[in-house]
Amino acid sequence: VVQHGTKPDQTPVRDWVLVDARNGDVMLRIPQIKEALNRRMHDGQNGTALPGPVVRREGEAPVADPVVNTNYDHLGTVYECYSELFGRDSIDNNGGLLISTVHHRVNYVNAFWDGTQMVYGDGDGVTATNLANSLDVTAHELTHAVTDYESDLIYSGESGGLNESMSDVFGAVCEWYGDGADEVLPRHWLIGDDVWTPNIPNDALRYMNDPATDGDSLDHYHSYQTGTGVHYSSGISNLAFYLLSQGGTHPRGRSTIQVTGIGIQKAAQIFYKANADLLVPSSNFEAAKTATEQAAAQLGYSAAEIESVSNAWRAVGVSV
Ligand code: ASN
Ligand code: ZN
Ligand code: CA
Repeated sequence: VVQHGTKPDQTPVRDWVLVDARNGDVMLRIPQIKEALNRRMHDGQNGTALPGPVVRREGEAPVADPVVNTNYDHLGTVYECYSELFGRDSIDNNGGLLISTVHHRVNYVNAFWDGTQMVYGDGDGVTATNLANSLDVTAHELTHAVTDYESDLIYSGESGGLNESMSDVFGAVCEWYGDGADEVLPRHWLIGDDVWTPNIPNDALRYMNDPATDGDSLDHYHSYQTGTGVHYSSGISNLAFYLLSQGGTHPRGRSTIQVTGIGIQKAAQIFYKANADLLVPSSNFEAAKTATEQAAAQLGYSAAEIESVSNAWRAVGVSV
């Protein structure tokens, strides 16, 4: 007899189990952890209470509200991105429930991870449309949960910039994955571009390929000061990740270092391993350079590829 197994309070994990028909004893179990996607959608009803009423659980049919369905689908794409690319099973690597509230507050132009769940505002229709509709914003917020379970980078100072940057990096990576993990497109380096200022084409919340485009984000470590906000210092490592992936030089000539790109797939493996296995809560940008160099070595990448990691950081002023 072959049947599906379950974990308590989680989605069926669809382990293949061989059961003795005479007494129900499990004789053999083959785990299939890839099927542990488990989502729970809530409607914030434009109030402040969290999480609000449940409107769709895992495996249930689409509901009338398209924002619920779109965010549900984006959560599935980001789950698959982490599973397929890194072998990770949800936020806790153990099939953890993905809780999401949409329609938080009125005209709210933000989204966040509150330590337990994701929360999305509807936007005000001018600065932003509904943030729950953006795949890279969804990947950004879900990655805050992954970071909390792994490196647990402290959300202030240099470690805070790295925490933010991990969220942007996997925002870009999972948007690229969601588009078929094929050609890297310019919009993959723009965060929130699909929901930001609907009346202004081609702008975005952040620009990983040229962070200073937003007027505030840093693109070189020499500009870092104590007190630089985490959403601005993140530009330093966002640009390092872009250069490692795509190659080239600093977009504003702030260094002359030439980086040979290794592609987004390998760059993502390196940053994931650093976040999962090597960074610690207090890690700074220099520690991130060392951690990503070590991650590349541990992944078996070539000396030339490890040199690209070093050069990507040197290009943004981080040189140990
Ligand atoms: N959208 C922001 C973020 O996820 C919210 C915040 O400032 N924490 O980074
Ligand atoms: Zn963030
Ligand atoms: Ca984008």
